[in-house]
Amino acid sequence: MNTNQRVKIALQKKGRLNDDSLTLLKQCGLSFSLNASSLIAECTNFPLDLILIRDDDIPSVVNSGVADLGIVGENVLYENVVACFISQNLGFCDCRLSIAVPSQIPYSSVSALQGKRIATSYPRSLGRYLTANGVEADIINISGSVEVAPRIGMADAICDLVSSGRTLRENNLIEKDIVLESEAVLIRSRQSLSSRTTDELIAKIQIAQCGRAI
Ligand code: PRT
Ligand code: ZN
Repeated sequence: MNTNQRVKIALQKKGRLNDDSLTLLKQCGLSFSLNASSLIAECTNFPLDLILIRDDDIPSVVNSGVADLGIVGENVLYENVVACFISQNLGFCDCRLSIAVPSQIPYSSVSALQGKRIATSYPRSLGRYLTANGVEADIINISGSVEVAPRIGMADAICDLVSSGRTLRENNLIEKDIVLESEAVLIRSRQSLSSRTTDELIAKIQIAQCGRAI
């Protein structure tokens, strides 16, 4: 890679990761101006461009080398199974991918799901977990409002992200098994490994991250 090239970092355009990702870059002393419709923003005091996209697209954009770095939840990385290096855990957007069932359903272990229907937006992560536990179940892939699936008769159980647990409680669901613990991570493409500018930015992020932890 040309060491004079501008570094590109892929960030979530809108959503839970967006605010903390931008705050972290600002804590690195980086300046950029963004408006609601910005898809690319240039940093004015470092050779850096921000690429603003959906979080689900961040692993492939980094894996392909289109972006050198990205900030994404481990849950998205694990589901997409792409080969990026995790450069650093960032300590925000903590959550867990959990299996939950309606409160009246008996459940002593994951084997209770044998032959059952489980609704999720994370079919591959759930599939790997079930296989590892020797459970065969019917995975129903839905893209949102997963918690409502048992109430409308679509599924016997769900597997979704949980942070406070409020959404599960509101839908009379009990969290039973954790498939994955997740937080935001800084990922790096293989193609950027010889870039000194990328190394410099990672060092800035590490220093800012230490400051946040204190
Ligand atoms: O549009 P785009 O595809 O970019 O965004 P998105 O809608 O896919 O993602 P977004 O912004 O909702 O979440 C981005 C990332 O934040 C996720 O991939 C996780 O890494 C992380 N994160 C942390 C969460 C949560 N906490 C979370 N609680 N993502 C989603 N939730 C949802 C969950 O799906 C459930 O519906 O919040 C609800 C549960 O929250 P509690 O607090 O009631 O338990
Ligand atoms: Zn998404």
